[in-house]
Amino acid sequence: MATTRDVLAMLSELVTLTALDEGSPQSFKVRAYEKAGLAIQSDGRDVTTLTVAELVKIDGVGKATASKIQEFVATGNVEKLADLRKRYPPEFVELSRIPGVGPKTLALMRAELGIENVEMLRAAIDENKLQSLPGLGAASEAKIAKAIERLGLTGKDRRTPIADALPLAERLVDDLLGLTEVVDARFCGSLRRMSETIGDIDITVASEAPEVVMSYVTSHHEVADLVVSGATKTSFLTPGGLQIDVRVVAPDQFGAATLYFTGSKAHNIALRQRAIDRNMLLNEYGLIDTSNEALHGDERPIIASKTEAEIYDALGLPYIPAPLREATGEIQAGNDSALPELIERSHIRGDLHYHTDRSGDGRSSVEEMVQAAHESGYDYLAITDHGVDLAINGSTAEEMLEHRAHIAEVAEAYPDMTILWGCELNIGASGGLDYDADFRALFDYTVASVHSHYDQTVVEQTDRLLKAIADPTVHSIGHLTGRYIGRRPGIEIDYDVMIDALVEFDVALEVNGALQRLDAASDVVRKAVARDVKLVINTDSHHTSELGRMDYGVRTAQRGWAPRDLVVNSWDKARFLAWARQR
Ligand code: DGT
Ligand code: CA
Ligand code: CA
Ligand code: ZN
Repeated sequence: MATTRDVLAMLSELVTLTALDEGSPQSFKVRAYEKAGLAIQSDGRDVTTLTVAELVKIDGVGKATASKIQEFVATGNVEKLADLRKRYPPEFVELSRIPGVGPKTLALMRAELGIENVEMLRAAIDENKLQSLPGLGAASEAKIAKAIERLGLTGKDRRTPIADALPLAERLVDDLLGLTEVVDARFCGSLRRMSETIGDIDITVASEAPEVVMSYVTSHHEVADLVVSGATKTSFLTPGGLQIDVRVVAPDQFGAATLYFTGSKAHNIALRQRAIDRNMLLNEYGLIDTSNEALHGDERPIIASKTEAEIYDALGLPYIPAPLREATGEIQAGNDSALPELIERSHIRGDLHYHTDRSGDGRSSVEEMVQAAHESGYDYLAITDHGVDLAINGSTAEEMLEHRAHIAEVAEAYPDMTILWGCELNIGASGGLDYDADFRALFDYTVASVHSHYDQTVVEQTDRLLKAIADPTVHSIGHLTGRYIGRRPGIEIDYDVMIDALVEFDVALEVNGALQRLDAASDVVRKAVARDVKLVINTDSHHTSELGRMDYGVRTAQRGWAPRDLVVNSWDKARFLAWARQR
């Protein structure tokens, strides 16, 4: 029952583990798996139905990879991968997330110092043992120590970045929905609320046949270790060491269960108190009428349990979307009919941070990217390939002008969609931008972003941004801090000062939907919303497979309480173009 997405996940795990095994992310085998993954994404077909002969016909898929895919589809496992997993357990693989610790260094630390996990690495650093290894010194030892702290890799509160958890949860939920015995399934918990890091994944399944669901889950290929194996609950660890709790409930209790397991805990407590105040009892099975004290237990009538909306309604509240459920005013606002008209995916009319293979890191052509945008139903689009200052990935002024002509040619086939010739400008160390101001002014639309110099002071970083915001050729600020969640902290900014500037110069703040980024973060979005800063939600796609990020961007914006009307790419074409042109 493996899907193409499962195959892609399998290949990506092979990439990680083979890089460790070969001591290099550039080895021939690693590149082969990587290339195969990209090729399968581009191909777009369901690869689980293809034979080895058909698989190798896909440009980029070699014989060895094809037979591994076939083995995976036929048996649910790959022997080579199982072997790698044994030799590189999750706690060891986790070490490769530390910036400055490449596969070679890891192999050395393991061979010379017997380091198998973060705790052992910490201990080695405490005894200054790391600096004795060839190629490492006191400075790199200190840098690694700092990175471990920053990533929160130690202790019980170890958390998984959303980018590692959400695609996995989506695959599992899809697999479960594929079972005929499953009426409904959804992931809940912090993941559904769009937290940036996740403690564990909570999946709730509606079914009358829990035994079928549980036996399916316990034999799923993502299971590395069973933690709990009960009649209606299974908890397991994935090969990456992430815990997944799957619970089965009766279909008519699905709403009460998803409400409970979505949390947050503080939101649940506030709802339960609201129920008590109204002579009701709220638990994971339903909202129960307790007004008749003569009735006990099961005799008491159930008011609502099937859907979350019915439960909120019975509590005198509008439906509260999951990203808002953090007990930060949403219940009071709901009670007062003061919740904003939140931005939704269906409101989005265009994508305004969008790359093609004109960028060194872009992987689909202008033709492919434009067609994908058109298939998404967009009314407008800004193609924003990198400006010249971004080494390797950027384009010269001449190349950009040719690109404009090319885009105009492609645009002829899409008369119902307005395609803007844009640019992702690079914000330099002290706020400088690409090209000269006259050339920059030619672009129909720009997004300016930080791609380097992450270590300056708050004052320097804020000044740098202010300079970009004040530039009359800048429409929006992209991926504000440049962070990679759980991997690289972003730049530190004085948000109040930055927000003042966004207001003054009427520049939009991007919510970047790439799961590694989700930048600006939801708490910054909420600050910006309080000042009516314009927002723009983008995918920053570099390939046609990445357009789905829009949904993640929207949910992050919702978590920041973003109202529809502040999001410029929810506006109709005329209104959006009027704003873009007036700058
Ligand atoms: P995480 O996993 O640490 O990222 O955060 P959550 O929010 O997913 O927390 P988790 O997995 O411990 O529990 C899932 C949900 O179950 C939580 O959001 C609310 C609900 N829940 C868990 N324990 C309690 C509790 O003691 N009281 C209440 N009211 N709800 C709870
Ligand atoms: Ca959880
Ligand atoms: Ca849990
Ligand atoms: Zn960028």
